[in-house]
Amino acid sequence: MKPVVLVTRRLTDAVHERVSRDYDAILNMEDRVFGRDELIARCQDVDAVLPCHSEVFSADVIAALPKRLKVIANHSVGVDHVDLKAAKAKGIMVTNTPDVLSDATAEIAMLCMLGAARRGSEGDRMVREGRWNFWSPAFMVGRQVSGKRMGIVGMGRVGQVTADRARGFGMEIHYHNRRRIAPELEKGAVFHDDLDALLETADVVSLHCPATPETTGMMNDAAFERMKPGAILVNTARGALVDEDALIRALTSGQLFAAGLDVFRTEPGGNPRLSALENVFLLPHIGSATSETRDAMGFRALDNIDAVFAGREPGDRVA
Ligand code: 8YV
Repeated sequence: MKPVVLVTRRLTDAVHERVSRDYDAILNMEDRVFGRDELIARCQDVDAVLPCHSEVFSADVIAALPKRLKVIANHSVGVDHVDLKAAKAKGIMVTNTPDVLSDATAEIAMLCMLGAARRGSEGDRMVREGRWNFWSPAFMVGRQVSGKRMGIVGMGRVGQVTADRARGFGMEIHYHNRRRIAPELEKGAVFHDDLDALLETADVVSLHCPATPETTGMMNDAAFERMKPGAILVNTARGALVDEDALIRALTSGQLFAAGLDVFRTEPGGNPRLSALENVFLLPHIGSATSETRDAMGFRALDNIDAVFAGREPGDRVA
């Protein structure tokens, strides 16, 4: 008898093929997120669950999971949707999918940076809506990022690849991280022990840290006041890192030139008050959304499940 694996969201054909070949797979082919009760109900007769960040495994959901469920093998690098302590206490393993989405997410960070700096959405809307009836050298003037300072908050895998891409624009890399990274990974980037020091020096601040109780709301009024006047904020990590009311204040006062955001406090949907501003470049949480990366994420989650049922330690265990 093959273990039963519940895949909560529609993944790629290649991932469906592999999970259906190797397991007794239950696939959700509707583009619908299971609510709390349905998630609990669907997990009752399964040995493993392969969810995305859209399924919330809070402590009460985990308490209601069956004894037979061995692993929550996430199709995401972020695991803030899972109460890791509760899972550990219940003896359920939790894994994620690091590395394989770093390139795709760094690409989106560059898109957000350039879209914000060069007024991408504003220009696109103007042309599409037939409002482009004027041109002058003073028209649609943005900020150049080439040669400026990139400030990376969270120098993990995605932060490091984003730094590499920014180096391609001749940007000088500064970063803040819980601890300094090895010199061969740092590649000359300037470490700031203190977040405020990074905020004061960077022309672009790009967020790449996980959402935790310590980082939630870290980009607040005080943080935006620290930033250089006319700086740019990029967020491809988690909406929870940013106090969106404070961001709106900084964008409307001119303290920030613009923001490029792929993630929001409320998802799906975003923040209508942010959407009403011109100086924002907005995307619907598509950092890892390339076919190559989606295949790789699904395979990586399945590698972790394979390890659990082969009695091995999964490579990407986080709890
Ligand atoms: C995904 C993400 O969009 O990996 C993460 O933490 O937020 C994204 O890559 C999502 O979780 C896909 O399942």
